[in-house]
Amino acid sequence: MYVSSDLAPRPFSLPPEFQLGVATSATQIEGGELQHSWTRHAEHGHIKDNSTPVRACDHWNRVKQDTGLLRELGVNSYRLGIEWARVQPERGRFDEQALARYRDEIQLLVDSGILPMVTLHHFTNPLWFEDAGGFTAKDAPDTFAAYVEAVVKAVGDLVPQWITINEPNVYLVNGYLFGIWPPAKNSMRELRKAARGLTVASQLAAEVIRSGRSAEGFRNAEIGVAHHLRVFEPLPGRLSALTCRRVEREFQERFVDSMSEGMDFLGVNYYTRERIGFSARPGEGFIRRAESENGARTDLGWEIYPTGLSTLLRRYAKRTSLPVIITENGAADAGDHFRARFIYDHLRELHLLMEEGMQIGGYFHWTLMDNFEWLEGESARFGLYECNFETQQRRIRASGEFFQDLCAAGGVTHEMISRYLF
Ligand code: IFM
Repeated sequence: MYVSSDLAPRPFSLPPEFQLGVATSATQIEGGELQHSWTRHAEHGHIKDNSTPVRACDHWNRVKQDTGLLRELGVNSYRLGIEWARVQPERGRFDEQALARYRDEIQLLVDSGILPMVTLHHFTNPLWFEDAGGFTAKDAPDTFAAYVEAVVKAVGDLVPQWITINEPNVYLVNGYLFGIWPPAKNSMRELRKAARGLTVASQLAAEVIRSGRSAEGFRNAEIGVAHHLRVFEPLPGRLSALTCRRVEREFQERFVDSMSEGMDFLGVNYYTRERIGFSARPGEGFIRRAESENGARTDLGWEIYPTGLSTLLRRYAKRTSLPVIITENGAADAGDHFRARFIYDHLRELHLLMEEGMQIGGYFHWTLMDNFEWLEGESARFGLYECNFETQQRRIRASGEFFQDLCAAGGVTHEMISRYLF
């Protein structure tokens, strides 16, 4: 059970222009028989509960209903993903119907007074791209840019904010180093190659969006990368300090540095802290990961560490000189025991930073409803709404009601504190 270190929550207000929203990704909610890397990974038996993205939340057929949930929450912004394999099922062939259908979805958001933030790449590749080498292929950036061009042409005039790539580090490390995600490789050489391809792809995507800005595109659309950033803390000792520094550099700093140029904001997906020490075993890359003494953990065992958000933002906002948007933050909490408090604690960190003068544009909670959580399948429950995958019924959780009140009040009130946080 999570008990926050702060025993006395206090009310606070968020600035009127602050974006309060939720984030989802296409593969995790849409469902459908699509030829992409994660459907194949699931078919190969890699998902813990044997679920697949084919079912997920069947969002593709329930867009109106799910937009209704967003309206019910009262969010002013929504981060959604586009499924590349749906838009471009084969090299050189774009599915105009799929693009038109995304346009309808985004138009519905706009008509509902909800600002869409669109993610162009969120871990999943069409098989024709994956099997041609993914982002290690020479022509990968141009191929990706052609897809982006088709999307911008179809919906660009409706989209004020874009994410080119979601969590480049997680995608690359899990797929190319640990080999647990597609394309299941264990090669530092391949990782570096894919990282270069992804970085150029992100830059080209930004150029495409920008060129659309002045023509049919949305004027002054903002562009960012959603980086997965963790707090890395060293175990005692000089070697551990050096190891920890190296891990932070390789896992995140390098990506933030190489992908921030030409971006309008720094997207931060924040979940947890890691403690890193030196290990004498070369097989583990001389790295030891240790649990912290703090007992607060999510259902997936991730430490809950809200103050880490401030530590991170202080460091990375300064490093990039970009305004920040929290593009994800959330917790697996099937029993909904601590999610409301988790949200409160993280938002309060943001509030304190904004009082100090840091430019923070918004907070997108991960996520709207329980969904297909990659290797965890349907077992990890991150939703403000509970999703029954069998019946596809959605039911708001108490933490969802807290978020609803948060959106309505533009902050946290005394009444909300006594109702949800004790
Ligand atoms: O579900 C994921 C999301 O796709 C990327 N960021 C972390 C989330 C929780 O694991």
